[in-house]
Amino acid sequence: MQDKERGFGPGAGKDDDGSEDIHGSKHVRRPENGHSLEGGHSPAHGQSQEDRHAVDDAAGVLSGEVDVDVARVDPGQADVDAAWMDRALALARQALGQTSPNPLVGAVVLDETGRLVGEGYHHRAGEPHAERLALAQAGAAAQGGTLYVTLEPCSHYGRTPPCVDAVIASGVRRVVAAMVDPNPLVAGRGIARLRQAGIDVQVGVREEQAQRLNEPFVHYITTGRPLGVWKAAMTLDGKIATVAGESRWISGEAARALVHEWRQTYDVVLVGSGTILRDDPQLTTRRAGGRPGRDPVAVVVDSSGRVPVNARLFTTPRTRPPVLATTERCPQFVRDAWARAGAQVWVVAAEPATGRVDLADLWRRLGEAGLTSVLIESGGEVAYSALAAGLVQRVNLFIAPLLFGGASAPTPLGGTGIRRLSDAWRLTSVEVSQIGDDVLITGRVRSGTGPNAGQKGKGSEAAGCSRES
Ligand code: AOF
Ligand code: ZN
Repeated sequence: MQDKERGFGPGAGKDDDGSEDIHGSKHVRRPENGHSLEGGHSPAHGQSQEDRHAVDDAAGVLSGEVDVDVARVDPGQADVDAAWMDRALALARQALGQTSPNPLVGAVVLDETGRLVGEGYHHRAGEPHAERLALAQAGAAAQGGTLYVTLEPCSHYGRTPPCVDAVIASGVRRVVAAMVDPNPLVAGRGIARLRQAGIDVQVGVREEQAQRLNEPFVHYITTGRPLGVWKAAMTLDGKIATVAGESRWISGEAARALVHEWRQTYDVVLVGSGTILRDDPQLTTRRAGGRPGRDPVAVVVDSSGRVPVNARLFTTPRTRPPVLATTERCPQFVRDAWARAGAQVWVVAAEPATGRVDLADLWRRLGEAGLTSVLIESGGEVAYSALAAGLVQRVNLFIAPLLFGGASAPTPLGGTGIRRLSDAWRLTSVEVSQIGDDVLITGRVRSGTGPNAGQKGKGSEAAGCSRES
């Protein structure tokens, strides 16, 4: 296990505060106010150093890579709780893109004096939950202590037994959870069980951050459908290509690198056949360094079978086969050729009005396959259909400092568009940031907005517009 001394604030690497953990790395700095929060594991609770290493390895604790500067918090329990929850959230993030369809979860255990004695995070579906790993690392030191966990401990038998049993058995006095588990199998039952056992339970510390971290999981586990995130890049004057069709590149290098990072965290990247024919994208993650890339599943919507088997979609090595989502209209010989080229061919419902792939039906299939998030990188027709079908929950739009002009130059969203301003989709929780020279605007699509707001649950019927597939 490697320890990098980085990211612990201005005092990182100095030995004036913070004790060393068993790997010799600086862990958490002692608050200036002298509060009892101490950094560093205490190896002295009945385990040999080798045992501790074994548990650490099992937990995969990347101690030196987690950034939390406890020294900066103000006195008071709320701030102390927030700082430890930040650490648990940072642990959870270590597995970004790896846990689907399960959530990202991190956990920290303090002993009764407030010393850090265990930490862990969920690595991937089917493997132990975060709180179990943290409690295993803490061992007997958890007695009378506190468990911080970014998601309510589970109360159900899934791939693993209920964590609440392990929490109760550990003897912790207090549990602080960032949010209630939206999984209908849990949904507050974990908290109730802990309270019944006499444990002091507090919920909602750093809730916003925890909800955001698990945005795909929350949507998927409550709807059975993947979260839809529409991403586009346009010029300052709202174009995605010149009048002659040139579009490479509109956004800058930094923005494109960020999109490659995103692809590692989404389960699916979706385009239409038009994008394949026009740009021949590889749709893989090509991120230099860092974690070994896990490609999203590339899903191409092609109702009639236009995508050729020599497209880079098929010829680029990828960790998971692409999916061609088509309709009965697609000739059998094309489906066979796609399958021979290594694709999964899904015949989904067609929209009655247009014969195009019914995206609502595709989303249902994706959900059934345990895919929790879709990054929509398509052209404007598929994007509009997805929005119109109510399948887009977040918009990520890059604006590049370029001007193209040209009345016929394409814009990010096609489709029929709306007539009345009151029918507009509106974003909420909007955030603006600068990525290189580009501006990134992200926000949630506010429910109850858009032209089909009054027809919730009617699927994509109102999406009857031409699309590029
Ligand atoms: C996780 N990791 O750290 C926590 C989870 O299929 P299972 O048994 O792994 O259970 C998955 C459910 O457990 C998940 O949907 C969530 O409700 C709950 N908590 N899951 O994968 C964890 N704490
Ligand atoms: Zn659990």
